[in-house]
Amino acid sequence: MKIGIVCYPTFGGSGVVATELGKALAQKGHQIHFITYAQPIRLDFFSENIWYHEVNISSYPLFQYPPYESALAGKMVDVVKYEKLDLLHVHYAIPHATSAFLAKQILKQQGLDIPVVTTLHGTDITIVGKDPSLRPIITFSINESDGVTAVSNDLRQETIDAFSIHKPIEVIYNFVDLERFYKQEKEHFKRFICPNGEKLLVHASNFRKVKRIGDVIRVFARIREVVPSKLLLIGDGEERQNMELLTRQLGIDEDVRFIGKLEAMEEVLSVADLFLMPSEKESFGLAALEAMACQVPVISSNTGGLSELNINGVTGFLSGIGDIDDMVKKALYVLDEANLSGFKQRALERAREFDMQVIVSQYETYYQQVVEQFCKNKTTCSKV
Ligand code: GMT
Repeated sequence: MKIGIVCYPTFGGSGVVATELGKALAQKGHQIHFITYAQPIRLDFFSENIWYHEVNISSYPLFQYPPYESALAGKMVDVVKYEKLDLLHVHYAIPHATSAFLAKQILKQQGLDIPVVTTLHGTDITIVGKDPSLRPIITFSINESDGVTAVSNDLRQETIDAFSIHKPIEVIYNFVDLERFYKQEKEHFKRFICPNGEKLLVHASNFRKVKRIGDVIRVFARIREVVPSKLLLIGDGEERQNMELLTRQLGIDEDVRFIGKLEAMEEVLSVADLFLMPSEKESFGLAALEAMACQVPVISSNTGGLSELNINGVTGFLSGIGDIDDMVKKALYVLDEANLSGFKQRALERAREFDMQVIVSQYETYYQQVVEQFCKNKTTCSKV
């Protein structure tokens, strides 16, 4: 199939999922055309089956807000038409599904049509989607998509509860590349961070408020009083400076290291003992899955789709949002030498259920269904 993939290229889990999906589909022989405003971060190599089309917006003094939606729709029209795409898959409802609708209308006027699949990732529904000025357009754009997927049952239900959606929503979970994310022998690295055999706790995110990084730091501060340990924080974003201040105020800055954005996450995860994800909202928790693939148990909040990934008492534990006492208690239980190796093993076993090969096949099957349905009443339609 010839598939156009639209995503946020630089920031957040939705872009990572979209890029990894495109790469995996290309390996299976599909022709993948990424349409974004910048080269996706995990797309830094040549592949005969991958193309990248940059969306450019001309600057003009009138444009206080450059019309990205329109430029994106224009680029979609161009790529669909000249690359003869079979399907557009847009990740994150706003504004991608809206631009896809516009592109479809323009193409129809030119005697062309294309099915659009929209994948809902989380904050497009749970946070941005709650903005009253965006609500009608999100509802409309989802309903106009030919296929809709959500990354967890919880996100699917939240979408149904919060919007008037009359399209069926298919759940296709996030996935992990088990060939890339596995426990590597990085003992020298562990000795460098934890010279006295301390336990290593890790958190990774884009440092937005929704991630509750203050809870990560407070939980760590309490664990450290009982078990010698270190904390590594991967990522960067609006909360970084406040969080650095917090570690200084708590007097634990010597044991906390902010390592910024890191491409080779698997190297750090390979030496970690526990992953913390106390988010306010989390539709799936891709970073937690990547940690589990590296045999790292997870202490998370029980919000959103996290309970569909992290099995309470098996791969880690789930606590109420902001329940630091409970998280500390459970983290200490997992870190106990008598329990740790069992949790690590079970975290890996659970991660295997989200193997990239399995989930990518689910997307392929879904594409087939959407195209077949779309083609039913059309005289000309590309073969899948
Ligand atoms: O929070 C992020 O990491 C970014 C955000 C996004 O929308 O790009 O991630 C969402 O999508 C990921 C991929 O599907 C999910 O694994 C995350 O749980 C989800 N984040 C939230 O719901 C807060």
